[in-house]
Amino acid sequence: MALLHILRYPDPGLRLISAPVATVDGEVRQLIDDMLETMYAAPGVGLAAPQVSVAQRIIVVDISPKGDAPLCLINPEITSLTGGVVMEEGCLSVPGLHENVERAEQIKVQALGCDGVPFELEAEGLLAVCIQHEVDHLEGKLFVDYLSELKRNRIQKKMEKQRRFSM
Ligand code: GNR
Ligand code: NI
Repeated sequence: MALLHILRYPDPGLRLISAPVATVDGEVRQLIDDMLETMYAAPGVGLAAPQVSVAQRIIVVDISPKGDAPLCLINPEITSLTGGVVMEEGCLSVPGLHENVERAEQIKVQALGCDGVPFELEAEGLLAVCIQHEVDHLEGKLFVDYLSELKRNRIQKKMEKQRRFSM
């Protein structure tokens, strides 16, 4: 087990398009273990592999209050998006920022589990929002992209400033 370093906006690594996982082997399972440990330590309710500098289509999620219901989705494909909901989102790669984003309220998603076996999941509410947020990471997309350009530029300047002071 290991804690992984989480990239921070505007790191260009967060803009990469992640590649599908070809085989779910021991290396992938080790990465998933480390991602879960990193997500729980942060703490966060989700984490996508590109946030820890691995441009592969792997996400982990756990929205349970006790943090005892880990979900892992490899090569996730959202097959249905319905309804709409506005939720306040945060991102471990954009620390300190919480903003309202509108997303689908219900989704269906197909993926491989950490055992490599395909499954389908129907999700709504926070889980649906969280999965959409993580799948966006696999496309190099961040929740700040849904905000106005003015707001996003302000955030980017603030984060660059924080980075300079922490170096
Ligand atoms: O910890 C997280 N909380 C959160 C809250 C609302 C919507 C999405 C999220 S995901 C975020 C962790 C993260 O950055 N995942 O990529
Ligand atoms: Ni995020």
